[in-house]
Amino acid sequence: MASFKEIISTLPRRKGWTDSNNDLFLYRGFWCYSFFIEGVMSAQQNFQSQPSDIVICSAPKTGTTWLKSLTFAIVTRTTFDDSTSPLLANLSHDCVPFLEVDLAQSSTNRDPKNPLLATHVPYSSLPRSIIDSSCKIVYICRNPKDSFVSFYHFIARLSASKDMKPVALEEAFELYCQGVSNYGPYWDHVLGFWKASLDRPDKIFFLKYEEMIEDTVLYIKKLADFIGYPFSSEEIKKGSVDKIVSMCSFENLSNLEVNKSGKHREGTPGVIENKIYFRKGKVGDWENYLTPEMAAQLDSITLQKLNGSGLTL
Ligand code: PAP
Repeated sequence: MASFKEIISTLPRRKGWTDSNNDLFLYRGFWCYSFFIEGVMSAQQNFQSQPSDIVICSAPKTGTTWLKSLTFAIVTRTTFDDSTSPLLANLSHDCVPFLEVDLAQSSTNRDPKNPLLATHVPYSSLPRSIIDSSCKIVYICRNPKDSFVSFYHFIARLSASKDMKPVALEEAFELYCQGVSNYGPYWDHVLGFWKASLDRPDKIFFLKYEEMIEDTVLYIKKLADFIGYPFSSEEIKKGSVDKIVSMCSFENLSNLEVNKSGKHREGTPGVIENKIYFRKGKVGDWENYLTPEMAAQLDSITLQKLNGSGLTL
């Protein structure tokens, strides 16, 4: 049987978003770096979901770090509070295993007390057991203009820390519009989960970054209800929800020592400075980077792609 590497070498490829020779490959309709595709292939073969699992799904740069911290704080709130939470000493990515990296080889490499896992894999390529089991899926999406700008800055900051150069913003923008971004096309990613959430509203909870910024308390309560960890009226009176909102806020997390100076996956080639996951955490920052023409181009692609779906971004 061909190895994963051999299969990947036969896939269509495009240059990635930096000057290094790290190409993006088209696998099952989405673009991805080979390291992650190997993980996806392996997880598809090996990962066995449990009914108690809560799978946090997202395209990159849509609010993953925030959603992981909120969900982790919700499910661990009877063990930890806002002065003892592991989120105060660890990046949220280190509190929630990543399917295509940490769980690719085995499903058992997990803390049995932690039902959370996360992935960027599109709905149609999730391991079968996640689709078939009664586990819950939580999905977050974000306006594509902010998502692109966030992505570009992430790559630029990552490149600076790894002695690489990002492509120019205009070039990355063209690639993004063509769908050529890690786990892209972005619109297909969102639509896959959106349609599945309409078909299976009891299984998939669909969130928007902008709505969560607007009313975080409301969406945290909804999220807690959905994943089976509802807040009691006692807890609400005691201010439990507000404490989680404050603990997981951009201001709080980005100012923690671990998120200013710590490193994710230290000692591996995939090492990333934690601070790169925190930039501005705002809605509408695209206005500072995209020309009106670029914004109109992305808006028009979004309108066309989402046409008839009932979803707006
Ligand atoms: P990932 O997919 O690589 O994990 P992800 O967390 O989805 O990245 O995206 C990072 C974005 O979330 C950044 O947005 P920006 O570039 O527009 O600023 C980051 O600042 C933002 N972010 C991180 N933590 C929070 C938070 N606690 N609240 C709101 N936004 C946040």
